[in-house]
Amino acid sequence: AEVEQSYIMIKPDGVQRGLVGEIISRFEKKGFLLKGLKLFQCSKDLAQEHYKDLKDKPFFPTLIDYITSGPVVCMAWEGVGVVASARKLIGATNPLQAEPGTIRGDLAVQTGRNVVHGSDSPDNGKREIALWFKEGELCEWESVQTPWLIE
Ligand code: DAT
Ligand code: MG
Repeated sequence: AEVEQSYIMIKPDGVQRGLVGEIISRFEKKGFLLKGLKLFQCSKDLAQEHYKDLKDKPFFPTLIDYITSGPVVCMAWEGVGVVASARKLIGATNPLQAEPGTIRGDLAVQTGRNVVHGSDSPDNGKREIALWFKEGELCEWESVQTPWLIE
C-alpha cells in the first residue's frame, strides 16, 4: 500500500456535541500522522464545491445548510492506506447501519447528522485537502511513534 492522505472533517454536529477530542483521538490512536488541523466556518461556495458530485441529489440543499450551520474541524491525515482505513473507522453513511466500534456506529443516529467526513479515494483526498487548506497550513514533521508503528 502507498502513503496517501485523507481529508477528515468533523461536521458541525460533532463540534456542537463536544465530540472533537473523541473523534481526533480515534485517528491518533490508530497510528496515522496529523498533517493539518483547524476549526473553520466554511462558506456555501466551499461546501458546494466539496460536495459537487452530489449536486443533483434531492438532499443537496439541506446537506449544504448542515455543513455550513457552524464551525467544522478540518484535518489532513497521512499514512499507508489511510483513505480506506479512515472510511472503516468512520463507518457506514447511515449511522444506524454503521457497525458498533465505528465513529458513526458509536456516536450518531441519522445520515443527515453523521458527525464526520472522510475522503473516498486517494485522488479525492488530495483534491479535498487542497480545497480546505491553504498553502502553509500543513506541517511537515516526523512522529517519534513512526518506528513503533511501521517496521
Ligand atoms: P459519505 O459521507 O459516507 O462518504 P456520501 O459521500 O454518499 O457519504 O454523502 C455525503 C453526505 O451526504 C453524507 O455523509 C450525508 C449526506 N447524505 C448522503 N446520502 C444521503 C441521503 N440519502 N439523505 C440525506 N443525506 C444524505
Ligand atoms: Mg463521500
